[in-house]
Amino acid sequence: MKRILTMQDLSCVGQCSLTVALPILSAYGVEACVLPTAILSNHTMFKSWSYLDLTDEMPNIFREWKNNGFQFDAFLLGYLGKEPLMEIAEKCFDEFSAEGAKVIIDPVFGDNGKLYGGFDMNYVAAMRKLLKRADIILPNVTEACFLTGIEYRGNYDGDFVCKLENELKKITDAQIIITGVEVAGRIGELIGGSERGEILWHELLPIKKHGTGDIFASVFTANYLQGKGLHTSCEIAAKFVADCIRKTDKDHFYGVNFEKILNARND
Ligand code: PXL
Repeated sequence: MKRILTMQDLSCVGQCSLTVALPILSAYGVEACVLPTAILSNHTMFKSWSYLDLTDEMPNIFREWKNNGFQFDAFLLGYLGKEPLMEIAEKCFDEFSAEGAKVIIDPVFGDNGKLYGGFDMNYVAAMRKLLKRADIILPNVTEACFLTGIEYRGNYDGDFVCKLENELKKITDAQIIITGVEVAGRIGELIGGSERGEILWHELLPIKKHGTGDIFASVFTANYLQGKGLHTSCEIAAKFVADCIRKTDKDHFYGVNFEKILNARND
């Protein structure tokens, strides 16, 4: 059984980060260990939130992991929250990687052309550095724009997304997957290639919901770790997200009811 460490925040309410990663990874038969970066009362799309940064606890956790000899077959990083956690993440890869361990990083700092609350360009710069350590990166279009310095546009075409891919290649040798690509009424992921990336297209649903990127990353990672390959893992993750959106009431604004899909899936 693969043992994965997922490093992201614990938002007590909000169907994102650890509250989706844990159940999804477990349901797919991956042993899910966690490194919570912060505890929030709820995610930052609500009107207010509390925030307990856990950076200071990391040395204690690492000391005991070393004492106990823990190692991980893969790392899935999501919302880290504070810049110092980037260096801590690198330390974590150095100290606790099993042989051949994969590092999958979803940079999680923005969407719809904007940074999430609490982030600035210093955070983006630190993330740009951390991405050098990744085997696979999963930025959305907004994050890819901030990382590359290319100005975000609401309306873009396939060439724009390929330009993002090419610029990301200058930042990292990781396999690049740009999520949430929307062109001409379709949604998809760009899967980077040695020449030009390929976009996997799906039906674009008329509703947008929070937390879907975190769900995509978890389903993708679980399938990829089981040996499914990039394309198939993306297809399964995209279908999972679309099914979740379809099962969620339109007034449920802060997340999606992935719980209804987790048990009903047949992959
Ligand atoms: O879903 C991304 C995410 C994760 N964690 C926290 C967030 C967000 C998006 O807003 O606020 C705390």
